[in-house]
Amino acid sequence: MTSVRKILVTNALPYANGDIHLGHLVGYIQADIWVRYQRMRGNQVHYVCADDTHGTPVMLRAEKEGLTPEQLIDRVHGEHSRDFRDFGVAFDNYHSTHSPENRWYAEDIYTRLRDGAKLIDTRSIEQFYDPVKEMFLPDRFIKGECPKCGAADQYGDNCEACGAAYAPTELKNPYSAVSGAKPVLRTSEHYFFRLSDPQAVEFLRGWTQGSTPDGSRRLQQEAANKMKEWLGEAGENKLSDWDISRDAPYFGFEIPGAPGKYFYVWLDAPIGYFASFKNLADKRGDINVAEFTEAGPAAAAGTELIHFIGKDILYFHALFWPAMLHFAGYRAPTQLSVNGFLTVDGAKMSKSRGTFITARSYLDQKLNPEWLRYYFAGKSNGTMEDVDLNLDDMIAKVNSDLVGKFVNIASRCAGFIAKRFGGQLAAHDPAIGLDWKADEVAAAFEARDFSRALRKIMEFADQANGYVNDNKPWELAKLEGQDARLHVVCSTAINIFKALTGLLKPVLPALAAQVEDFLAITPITWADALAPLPAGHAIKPYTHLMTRIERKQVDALLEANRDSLAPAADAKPAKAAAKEAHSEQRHAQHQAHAAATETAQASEFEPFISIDDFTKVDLRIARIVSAEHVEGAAKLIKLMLDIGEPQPRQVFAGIKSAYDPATLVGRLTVMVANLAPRKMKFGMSEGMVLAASGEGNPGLFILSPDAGAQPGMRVK
Ligand code: B3M
Ligand code: ZN
Repeated sequence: MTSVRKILVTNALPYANGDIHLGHLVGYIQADIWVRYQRMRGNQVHYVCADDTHGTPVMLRAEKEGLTPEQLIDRVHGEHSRDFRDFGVAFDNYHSTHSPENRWYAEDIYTRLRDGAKLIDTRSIEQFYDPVKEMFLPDRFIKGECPKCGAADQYGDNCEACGAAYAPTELKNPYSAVSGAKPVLRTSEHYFFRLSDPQAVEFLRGWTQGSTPDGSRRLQQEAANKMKEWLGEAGENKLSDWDISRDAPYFGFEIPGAPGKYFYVWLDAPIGYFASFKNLADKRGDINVAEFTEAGPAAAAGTELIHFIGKDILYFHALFWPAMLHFAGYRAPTQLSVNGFLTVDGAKMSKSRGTFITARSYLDQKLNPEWLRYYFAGKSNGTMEDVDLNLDDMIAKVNSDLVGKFVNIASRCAGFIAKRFGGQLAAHDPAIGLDWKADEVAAAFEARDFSRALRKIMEFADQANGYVNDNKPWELAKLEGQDARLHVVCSTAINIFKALTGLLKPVLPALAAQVEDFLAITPITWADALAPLPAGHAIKPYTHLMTRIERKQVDALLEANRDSLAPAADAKPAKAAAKEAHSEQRHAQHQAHAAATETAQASEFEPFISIDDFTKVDLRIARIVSAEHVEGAAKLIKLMLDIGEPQPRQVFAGIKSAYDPATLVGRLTVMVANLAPRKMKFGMSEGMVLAASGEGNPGLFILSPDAGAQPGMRVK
């Protein structure tokens, strides 16, 4: 006897500071397929998610948009909810980490860790502080020169040029990416979760290598191996304590008993799973929350907690989160399902090539979301491997499998049932049984090897098409005395079509719903998917179920996502690009399209920008106070520019190939005065001068205003 499984399934909570794109959708579609499959089996599944709303990026983005953080996260919550809904990702609840439930759980877990498990410590740390913006800077908001290789403009946590990881305090010539100011070191008291405690390490060794009640691995093999590496051998201790506090100003929850200190966004983000679930339970009234969340009741009820996440957040979900839960007396997760990244046509998603595709643009271009669900399913095998979206392959697969093999069965046979047999089916042809190996498909769905499931299903579809081709209803229809045969063949084909629909239903829920309506049947379950419909059952007239994808639709999608202003460098994997582009070259390119190669891009600009876009650029008349060569720089001239400010601005301009510095001194030109300051190998660059560029030599021409213009005048 198989009992009903009770499972709480979650997806990673997307950040509330950006759009959902196809890279996100891989993991959401995988989880949704698995949930739908479990429900078709009769299992009880609660499927929840939420927006991840806290932290510095949300705070700064809201400020930039002139909104409060609450206004920003409200808007994004609406956008994200609609995107998921329209891709058929059917959460039972889509909540927010900025919610009373989440505050309650975060405080509860924290105080249990502090007072019960005694795993919270405080200690003073030195951290970079932006004296202009008056805030401590997260690593990603500090830039400077790599302490290992000297590459300029590297983030505070690791170097994209040489791959080194380091503390932001090790950067040379650091600057704040928020204000450009030079950060200062300040001491502040931080709260730590003592992950290095031997009990915690011991617990995690067991948990990460453990299995689920049905004997599958808790973590996929690759993930379990990674954890072994991170945790080290028994007796070793490689874990550091985890800094869980941030100082004001911060958008988040204040830590109980610690005024001015906030929970770090990653502390309350996974807690958002429980918050969303509790919120659902309060709305529904028939869910026992403790059975899923608290250690004792969960064990007694045999419930499961399964998180679908991307491989970039494994560390948080396989170390911090289970340890927090366990030592606070909550239940640790039953299983993690970790997916790889998305590449498009074999490369990282790229704004300049239009492959950084948002969920909304896909829908706006009227592409069918189930095409993508089918394609992603076919590429998902339950491992952490990256998934490649090859656009030509997607077109070929969808057109040949879904339209050619699947929908085609119904479209070739349904018309005869309507026209010749009053919409009623005959008995199924005993010559072709529906004794397919659905168990193999089930096992593949269970293991999240959707690729294997679809391959099996398409084998059945091939058999089905063989039956139709052998029996040729379109010929039977023309022959005298073959009505009964025609009726049986078409009815059998419809039953086969229904069976295929049932097996594909976790992947194609909207199509399946259309088919259920067309066949006038109740929702197909796994148990009745293969059962033929009884003789005499009446179906509705066939209406078109799915169209083919055209290449031009995909091209329009790429066009809609192409950002002509994105650096062309993102066409290459980030690391390789960064290695090639020395800061000087990069800056020189940045400077007024100095490099001739850039002219090729001129045609890629947006056809129109708004006047608001234009007025964001603060253009000023500048007098060149001094101009000099820069030692060690092949393309740069250092300019000091007077724009009516107390101090002249220092700008490194990539114009050495065209100008002798001596001829520039005293000239008036035009500069962009509000370009974020950039730290270069040679010093800070505080703006950019405008120049026209073209083929030939010198090929570069800086602008001059008419006589009478004064330094500091606005150009618009
Ligand atoms: N927001 C990062 C991400 O979207 C983070 C996940 C939180 S899951 C609790 O990948
Ligand atoms: Zn480096």
